Amino acid sequence: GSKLNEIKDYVNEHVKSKEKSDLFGIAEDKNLIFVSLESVQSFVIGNKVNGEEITPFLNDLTENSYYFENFYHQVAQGKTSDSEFLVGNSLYPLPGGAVFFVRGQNEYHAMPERLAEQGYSSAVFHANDKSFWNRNIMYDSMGYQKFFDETAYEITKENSVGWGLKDQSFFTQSMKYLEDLPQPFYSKFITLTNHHPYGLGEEDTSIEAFDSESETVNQYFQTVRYTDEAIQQFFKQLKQAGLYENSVIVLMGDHYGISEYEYDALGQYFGEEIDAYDDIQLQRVPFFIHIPGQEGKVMSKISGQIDVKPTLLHLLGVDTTHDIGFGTDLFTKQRKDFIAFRDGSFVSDKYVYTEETCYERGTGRILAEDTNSSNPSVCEPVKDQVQKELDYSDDIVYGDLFRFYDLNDKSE
Ligand code: GP9
Ligand code: MN
Repeated sequence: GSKLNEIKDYVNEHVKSKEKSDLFGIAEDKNLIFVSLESVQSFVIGNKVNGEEITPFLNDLTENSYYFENFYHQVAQGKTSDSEFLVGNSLYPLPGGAVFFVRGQNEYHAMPERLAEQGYSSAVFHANDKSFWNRNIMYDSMGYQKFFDETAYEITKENSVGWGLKDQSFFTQSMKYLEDLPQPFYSKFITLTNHHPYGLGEEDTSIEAFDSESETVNQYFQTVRYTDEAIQQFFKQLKQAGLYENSVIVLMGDHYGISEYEYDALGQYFGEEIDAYDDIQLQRVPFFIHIPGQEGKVMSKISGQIDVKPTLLHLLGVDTTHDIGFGTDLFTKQRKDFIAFRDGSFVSDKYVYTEETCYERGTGRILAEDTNSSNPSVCEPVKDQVQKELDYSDDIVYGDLFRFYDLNDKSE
């Protein structure tokens, strides 16, 4: 339809990079192992609590991976499922409800489908009820071939806590399934232990809690450390299974773990009050691309979950010229210079816009407020483009527009 053509023109002009990155195809035919780190935020990386490192393994990993230090989550009400949607499709989540529920049976051109065309098998590993977030339905729509849900695991009183199976047992029990997947594979692991309210038994705690009036904040550091240890163990198991060398391992925080209701206590940890500008900066989550044998680099330019699909597909050598989405390959130089949030807030290279206030990025200095009409905001042009993109994405999702778009018909 004409709407789709309009969107395609926009994407070609404003979103897609015109050049290929030097890393295009560098991991061709390698397995892709993607790990979603439940509720892990960037502020724990390289930081300490009570004088101890919070994430020693991930800290080391920043030295031999591509580590994106200004990478933002962009989820809305669908939380983990929204992050899966963003990563899988390079489309935005919806303004209301979880897209996994609201549009679970749309036509998508998601990562697993794009990779299946290259001979990849695909599987998701997550030890929860398969219908949680409507995953069983949506995973079919997105083309995942297998879903190892909680029924694939032996779950006992001893190996579970909080939301269910502890991550360390989750990875251990997953290995036999992973080893059986036809290679090359695209596998997605969704961790669970570092989930609100962050309760962990004595036996799994290796650092002291923080000391504030918020139990949530206090314990968060301990469960994040538990996740760090689970990832360390997983890397070991991948090596033992002979899968490490031939894989690209990607780690990503799905969304924030500490909500604004806990900002008084979190402010105590930082030693300063958290304002609206800081709140946006706190939406950064870790994003690692670890390619064994490659040195890696700390990447500082702003980036977000919307960018994951084109970035990973390009590393694996998949051409995305005809894909419609709103992210850019993070290894190209020419890139869209803003990250949009679902409520219309954004971060750009120069500005942060939230709660109708335009800030200078880096300093947090207020440049303009929407209520002050005598001072038109420098954020205005980006604000409009953000809104346009969110609307286009909604057009695609609500209209199920990919029904009318054949990716392989190059005449389009
Ligand atoms: C549940 C897990 C957590 O299966 O993905 O979901 P969340 O509450 O973070 O969206
Ligand atoms: Mn989550």
